[in-house]
Amino acid sequence: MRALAPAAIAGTLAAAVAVGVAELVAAAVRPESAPLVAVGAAVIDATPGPVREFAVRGFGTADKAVLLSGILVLLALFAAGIGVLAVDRPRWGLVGVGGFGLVGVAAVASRPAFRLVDLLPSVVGTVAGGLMLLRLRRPLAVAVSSGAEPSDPVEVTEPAAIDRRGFLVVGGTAAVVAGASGALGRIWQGVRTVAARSREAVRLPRPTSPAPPLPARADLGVPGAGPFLTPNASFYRVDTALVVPERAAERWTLTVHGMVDRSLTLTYQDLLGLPIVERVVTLTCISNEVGGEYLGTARWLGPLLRDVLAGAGVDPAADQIVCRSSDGMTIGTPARIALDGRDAMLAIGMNGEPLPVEHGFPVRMVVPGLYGYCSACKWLVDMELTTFGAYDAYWVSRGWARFGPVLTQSRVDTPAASSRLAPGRVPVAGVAWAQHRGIAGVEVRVDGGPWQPATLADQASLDAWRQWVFWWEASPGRHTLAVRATDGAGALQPERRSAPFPSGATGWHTVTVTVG
Ligand SMILES: Nc1nc2c(c(=O)[nH]1)N[C@H]1C(S)=C(S)[C@@H](COP(=O)(O)O)O[C@H]1N2
Ligand SMILES: [Mo]
Repeated sequence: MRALAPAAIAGTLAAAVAVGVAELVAAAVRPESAPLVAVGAAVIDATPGPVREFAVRGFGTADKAVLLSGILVLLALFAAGIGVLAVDRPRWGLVGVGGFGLVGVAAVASRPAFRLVDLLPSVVGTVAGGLMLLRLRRPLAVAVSSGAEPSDPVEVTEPAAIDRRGFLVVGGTAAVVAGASGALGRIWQGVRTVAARSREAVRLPRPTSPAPPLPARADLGVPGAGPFLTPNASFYRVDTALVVPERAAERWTLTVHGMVDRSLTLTYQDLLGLPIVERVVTLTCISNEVGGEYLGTARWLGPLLRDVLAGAGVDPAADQIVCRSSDGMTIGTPARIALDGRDAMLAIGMNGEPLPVEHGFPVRMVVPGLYGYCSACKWLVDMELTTFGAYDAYWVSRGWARFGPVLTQSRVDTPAASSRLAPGRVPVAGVAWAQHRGIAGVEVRVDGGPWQPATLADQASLDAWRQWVFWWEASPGRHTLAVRATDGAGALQPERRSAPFPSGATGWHTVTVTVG
């Protein structure tokens, strides 16, 4: 019971040194080799689809930070236990530290892009943590043994004071080492970005087929509703990458293989040699809730998928294109849809800039009309022509639909839910989307009254969302506004509410506001 708190602190400090040193070594190796990140990535991969769905909803965009913090808290708790154990049984303490080292090693080794050097941060961190635990134990062990031998009065009084000071000095040093190495490692990992430097050097080609100019009234400009084109900085991001995969454009290659006449390996320069198109396409995540924020519209630039595949000669029996990213994600795209004449492309540009690193630099897929999880592979490096019968990609093996056409949806952007408005004429506005089918109509209903047609913005592209506005005479009281869309094929957005898992959310978006 004696010295429990200092022993627990010693264990936690030893773990902090291990994690901090590992972060520093990972900066020299590569960010993905940090054991903390690898454990987080392994947890993400092991999480079943519906649970992950819940997590994304619960944590919002902070899910990655929440995950890493959770792992750190668990680690601290276990490390405290190891610290207590180590006071009397140093060997078992070391076994505990070694156990943690093994968890890190196993997680790092389980990563799809694993290389042997990736083990270095886990190994060096474990050794540093073990040494720290032994060093921190020394002043504690003396204090404890002094407590255990009350027959010796000198031991009881004198060393206890010295030990407390000794513990504070060693413990303080450990805290500083852990904090400094961890912070330095994180900063260095951020500075050393191969991709960011490569991206700055990229000069985008002029499109051989530019996007048609946006109609003057594609953007209604209603205050409170977003812009028609989503700026790159505010474009939603959904992926499993705890650290952004880094690949320089100069070193990038794409291998096309599987059910093809001849395998190909293409460079970034090879892509630039193909006809380059520019298209306005809305990208949507299947995890998007009714009324959610996981979609955005950009001007994408790059060669068409069919031009890339033409050189390989695709076997007509191949019904699935499995794209792999440099961090091992697999995304299975239905070949029939991607090659039916729509503007499926390998994007290298986004809104006039080279593809941002978080959005897949140097190259990603964009297929209008399919949710991102089955089409929009970022950090693309490999493309295999196969069948749905032969292979389940990442999300499909976690229970999501084999492939998902984007469902017709609409969203009220203004007024905001639960807001308070002055009575009078108020614009109710938002977006509606049904990529590749287009939007034919949007209706608004106030308090369960009749559905009334909204005014539509000009359609910029069948593959992009469409803004709408409905001028509402707001009277004092609480009111509920609902919206629904009809797509270009004449299908009405269904009322029935369903969760995003496994095929995408359905239902009408409603907001309740108070007037007066
Ligand atoms: N390599 C990789 N590509 C990926 C993902 C991923 O986790 N890893 N997520 C997909 C999902 S689910 C979506 S919705 C889109 C999101 O693209 P964005 O982050 O550029 O908006 O990327 C897709 N491509
Ligand atoms: Mo997604």
